[in-house]
Amino acid sequence: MSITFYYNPMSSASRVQLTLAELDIPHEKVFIDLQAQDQRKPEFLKLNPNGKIPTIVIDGQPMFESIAIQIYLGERFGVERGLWPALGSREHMQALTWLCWAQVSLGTPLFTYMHNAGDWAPPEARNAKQAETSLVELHKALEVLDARIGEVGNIVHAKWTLVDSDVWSVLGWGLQMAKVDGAKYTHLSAWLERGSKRPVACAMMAEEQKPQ
Ligand SMILES: N[C@@H](CCC(=O)N[C@@H](CS)C(=O)NCC(=O)O)C(=O)O
Repeated sequence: MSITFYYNPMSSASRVQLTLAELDIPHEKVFIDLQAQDQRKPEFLKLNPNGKIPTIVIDGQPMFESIAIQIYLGERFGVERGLWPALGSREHMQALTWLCWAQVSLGTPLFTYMHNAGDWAPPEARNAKQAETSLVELHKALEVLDARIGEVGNIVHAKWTLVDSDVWSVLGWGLQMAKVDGAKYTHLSAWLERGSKRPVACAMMAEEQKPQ
């Protein structure tokens, strides 16, 4: 099997980078320089016509959209490693539910807020009303997540799964970047702390500090 992973640090590709690391799957990494517009080069657009990372090629077959890649990797390699629930189980239903929830119901308000508040976008591109409404939605989502972790221990079930890695890879830096104080979410805060101590997370954070 051959896997080529096209990435840029601290981007949507981090979700897949952490998944590959958790699964300990050998792969070749190709840095895509977004500033230099590598993602618009014809050879890259053949793999992902959207010109975005993450993009992955598995045995010659390209895939894009981080959520699709993660489900594929989870189902193919995660079950035997105890990081993804078996198809047909109740936990599998929960894994799909929370992975999609993280992309849509958590990710949308988080990234909308980041783009409309703080230094992420230039002042003329920010919309104060959008910032206000997305922050309300973000806190609702954080409350839901906090309650889920308090009830279950992690997101899918008592054990850490690829869904936890996925959500951690976004919130671990996302709340800081958005300057959203999550301290009142005590279960979530403790879970974030646990996630940042996982060896693969430490390795990824160390790598992100290095120049490409
Ligand atoms: N929904 C996509 C989002 C991918 C995405 O927006 N990637 C950004 C980096 S975070 C990108 O490649 N941007 C380059 C561009 O738009 O030119 C996913 O989850 O894979």
